[in-house]
Amino acid sequence: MKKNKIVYIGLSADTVHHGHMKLIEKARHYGDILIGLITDKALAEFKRLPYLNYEQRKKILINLKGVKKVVPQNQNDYSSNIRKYKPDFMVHGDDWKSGFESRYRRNCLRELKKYGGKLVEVPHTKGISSAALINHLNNVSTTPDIRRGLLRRLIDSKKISRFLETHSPISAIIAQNTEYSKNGKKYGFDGFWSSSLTDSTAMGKPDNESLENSQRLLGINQIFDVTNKPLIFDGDTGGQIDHLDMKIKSMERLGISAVIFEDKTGLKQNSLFQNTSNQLQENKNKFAEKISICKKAKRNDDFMIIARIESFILGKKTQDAIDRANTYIDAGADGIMIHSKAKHPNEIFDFSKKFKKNFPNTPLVCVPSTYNQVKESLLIEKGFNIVIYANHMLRAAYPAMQKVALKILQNGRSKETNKYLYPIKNILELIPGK
Ligand code: SPV
Ligand code: MG
Repeated sequence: MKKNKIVYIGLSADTVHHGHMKLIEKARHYGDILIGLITDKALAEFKRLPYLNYEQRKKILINLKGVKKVVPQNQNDYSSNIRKYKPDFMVHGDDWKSGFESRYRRNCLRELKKYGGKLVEVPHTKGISSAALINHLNNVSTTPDIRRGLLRRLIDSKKISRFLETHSPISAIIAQNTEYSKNGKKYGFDGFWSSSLTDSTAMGKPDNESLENSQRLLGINQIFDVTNKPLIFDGDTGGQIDHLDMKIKSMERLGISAVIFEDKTGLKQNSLFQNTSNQLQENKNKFAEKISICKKAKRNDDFMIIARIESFILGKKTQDAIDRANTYIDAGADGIMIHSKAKHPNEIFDFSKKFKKNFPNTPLVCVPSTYNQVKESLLIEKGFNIVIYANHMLRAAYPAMQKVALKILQNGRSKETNKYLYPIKNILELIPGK
């Protein structure tokens, strides 16, 4: 009876543990095991980017006793694969009878019923889960190589990757840990944006490249001490051409995933100033030369050089931005950031439409600070791959601190600040120590 029966198990198998073995042992009794391995895209969309990619996970599973074949499962819902492969049995833990997954169970039962397939449910193994193991791993640090490579993997796996500004280890911890679940899908930030504006502001300096690059990298090193998500670095104009080679190597060595250089020249000013009459855009061929120098300097394929186009900031039209994008990509840019300080996203959408026609696979980045009514779902539709929330953590912290400082002065004591403060007990417990 055992020989030719097919038994389906759907797995993500990012971390393989004894709970999975229990399922596989049970399944072996019913026949040849066919594993539906959830793809990187499906996992990244619904949970998180897996530590091991599809091929690595497949390699582990195919070597397990009883597993005859591993096929991709493109969705969290198993039922489309049940329809496709018509297994004699499907084996699943019994923990999907309630909660969000119960709809997948219903869909599978419906499919199995159509041709007489059977569902076998195995008691859920308590005290272990992939999520628990991943949380444990998250508390252990990563390596520069692993962290650096995460951005490219995110771009390949997710419709849009979400980066949040962090200017300190504590703001990065918030960006790393803040999560929200809805309809069985987990939402979190995919990584960090190291902003020149907020790094400079946090140091009490203007955003004009007066804060040294090496000092910003020291700050990132501190952020990297306590986090493991990827980081995109705001490299401003790149500064002196002769320093670029060394800067790129320092960034790669730290484990930064990408640097974005903007095509401005002269004393750099922040792009969001209302009046940009004293800001100058670099000659496009000169900027392209910077890009190709960076490209030659980098040692790792997964490190990305992204060219930031400031045409809209300086009142120029889409055609200028498109011409520049062509030149920068010819010079070796791995991606393009199109910036805008308009209240509406029309100009960046005009750009993305034309840009994606020529370069459908080149990552495109936007920074919706002024047109912040736009939702990520629309950015996906318009072809954007990365959205950067560029300054929000520092802008949130500043008024909160200012209010508390003022309250103490107004009252001659601090009691009135209680309601604005994180309790002492919580702050003591926030960073556990030994
Ligand atoms: C930054 O965050 O420093 C940026 C984006 O470069 S912007 O402030 O919009 O120029
Ligand atoms: Mg900046």
